[in-house]
Amino acid sequence: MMIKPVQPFPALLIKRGKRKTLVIADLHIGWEVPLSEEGIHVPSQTPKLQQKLEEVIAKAKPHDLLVLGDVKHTIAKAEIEEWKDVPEFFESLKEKFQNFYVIPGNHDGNLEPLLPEYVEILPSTGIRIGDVGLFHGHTWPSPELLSCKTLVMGHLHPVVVFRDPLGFKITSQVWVKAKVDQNRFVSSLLKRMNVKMKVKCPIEVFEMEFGVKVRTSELIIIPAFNDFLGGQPVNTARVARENKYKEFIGPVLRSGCINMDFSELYLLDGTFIGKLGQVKF
Ligand SMILES: [Mn+2]
Repeated sequence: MMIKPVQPFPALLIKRGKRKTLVIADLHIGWEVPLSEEGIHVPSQTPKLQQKLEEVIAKAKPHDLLVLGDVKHTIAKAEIEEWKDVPEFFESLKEKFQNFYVIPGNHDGNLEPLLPEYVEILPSTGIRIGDVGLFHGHTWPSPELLSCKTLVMGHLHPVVVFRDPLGFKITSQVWVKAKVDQNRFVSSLLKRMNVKMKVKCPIEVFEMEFGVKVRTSELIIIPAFNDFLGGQPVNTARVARENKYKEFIGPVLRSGCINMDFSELYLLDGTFIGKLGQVKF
């Protein structure tokens, strides 16, 4: 079992035995549409996403593709452009993968009719590939995922922002790797599932209730595959305080089971830039 980023791309390769699964998140196909309603006309950027994915495929040679949520951009419905671009995106990849999987994200309302029949939709509470649990991040993962050592989510679109003395603003996509506080994670999930805690140790209660041995120790947040959208700065204190941000980050991060200040940040090329708490401004 091996799990590693495909540098310098926002893509993760999971190898189990000889089987290689490529994981990407947050395509947000059709993100140009709401802009055109504002009078800003950006031609479809979907071919660029296809091209980038082909570079990743050439490098990683995966068998299967898993999109970890937010295939498309509009939330509840599907725009005309998405009816065209989403199927075309998958059709262009038809010969490149043996299996296609999608774990729906919060933007994937009405996604199913847009997908070719060979794309399998998995539960939004996530799935396991060996020791890795994968979910989008806007909802809780299912209890079984806590048997995985590593959890992987998207949804956050993490970037770091730096300002230099001349006023240049530098924004870079980052991978976030964080330790998980099992006790807090499990207590919050138990609360969410309305399980009363009769004994003191939440992990014991959880393991009895769900028959799952809790092993989760780290969380990896994948940067968005679509980088046209910018992202969510993770290192500005101002953003982190905003209620809108707290709402957006999803229940796992909100539960406090991840100490974000101690999370490690890596650029797409693998450069370690420090712990979040050290690069905050
Ligand atoms: Mn999302």
